[in-house]
Amino acid sequence: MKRIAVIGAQWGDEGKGKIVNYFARNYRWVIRFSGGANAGHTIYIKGKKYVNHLLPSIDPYSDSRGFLSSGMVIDLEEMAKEIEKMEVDFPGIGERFYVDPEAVMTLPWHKEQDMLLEGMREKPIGTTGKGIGPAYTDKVSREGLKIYMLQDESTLLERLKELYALKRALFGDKFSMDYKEIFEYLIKLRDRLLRLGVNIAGSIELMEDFRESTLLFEGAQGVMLDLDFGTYPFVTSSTCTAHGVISSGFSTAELDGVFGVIKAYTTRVGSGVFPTEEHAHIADIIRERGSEFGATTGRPRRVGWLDLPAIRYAKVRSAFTHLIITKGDVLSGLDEIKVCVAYEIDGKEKRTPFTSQELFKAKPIYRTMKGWNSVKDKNFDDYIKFIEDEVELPVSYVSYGPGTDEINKK
Ligand code: 2SA
Ligand code: MG
Repeated sequence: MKRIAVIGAQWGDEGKGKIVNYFARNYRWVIRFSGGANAGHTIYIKGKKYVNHLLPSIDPYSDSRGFLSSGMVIDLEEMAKEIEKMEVDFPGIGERFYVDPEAVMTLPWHKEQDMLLEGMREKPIGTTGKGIGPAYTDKVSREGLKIYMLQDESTLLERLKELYALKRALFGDKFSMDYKEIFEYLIKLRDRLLRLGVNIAGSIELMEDFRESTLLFEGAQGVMLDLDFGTYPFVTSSTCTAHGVISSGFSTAELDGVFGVIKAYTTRVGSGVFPTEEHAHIADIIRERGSEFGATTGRPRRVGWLDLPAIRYAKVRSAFTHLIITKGDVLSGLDEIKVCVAYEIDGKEKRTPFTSQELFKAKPIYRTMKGWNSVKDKNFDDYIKFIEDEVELPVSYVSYGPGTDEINKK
């Protein structure tokens, strides 16, 4: 398939980073189309762990390139740090990253605003504190700063001054950097990134290359955290479905396949509804075994059983053509495994919710399945077959460990 998208089918942390990294050897471009430094894409390359928050999960051993598209919110400091970390093992890797001049930036005041708002909310969302919501808010209200603005220093300074006055009027003196400090901070980071070889080039400039190339769109977070279709307001501020490729200058019509990644169980980090959340000790066991701690914030993730109604909902919302299942190995050794097959909503049984609102009222209806001792057991195959039948999609890859190559094509 020439163009594919890899999308989280749950609440994020399904193992997309690893899957993208595995596929990346066969794709020229890995394109992040949404979100920013809130993501936590953990990959193991030759036994070494790398956690990227902002950078596309390219394969350093192939000649794949990463494109940070206009749909993202870009944290220059995070970008420089991540590239510098990879530079140690892969000198010159910075040259393989391209950032769209149309993308807006997350600025230091966005992170501060994120934390301030969280502190003021009666029901905090549990954001990552990376300034995602405020940066997208400013983009939509037309107070964002785009990457291309780094090219003209006097206009940048003028614009920052104007925005700073606005911010002060709204938030008082809550910010640690004034506009001149932010200006210097941005210029320094710009130069640092240029020294690392990062390219500033947009989707029109690269169009010819894109047209002839294989493209892999790397989703961030998951469908249930999507701004439009997730469990609002406990969502992130970007499009997590495959349709997010549009804000990046691409068309969904160009996609040959949309892979929904599901974990063999469910996790959620941050607040908000989670129908199959498990509170018994078994959740702690799964959390420890599966290293279910936020890759960006270190927060323990909430743990629960596989939620098929939510996955059916995600399938429709993001037009999945295939599923990929990860972390079945984490459940090895359990006698029994529960799977939510339908919800009870207002006394009625429902297999696929019509709206995200229905999740707030949903009581899970479980089916208990036999556990497996290893992912080579027949019982695990039965589990996968059951998911395929229930979701009506093929499971085309099964990942059974964190390493890039610990994966089987079915
Ligand atoms: P934000 O920061 O505004 O995007 O937060 C809004 C909600 O979105 C959730 N969110 C995530 N959920 C799962 N994984 C994410 N990435 C990191 C990881 C998270 C971490 O891989 O572990 O380290 O805590 C991610 N990013 C955002 C977030 O928890 C809020 O519920
Ligand atoms: Mg993650």
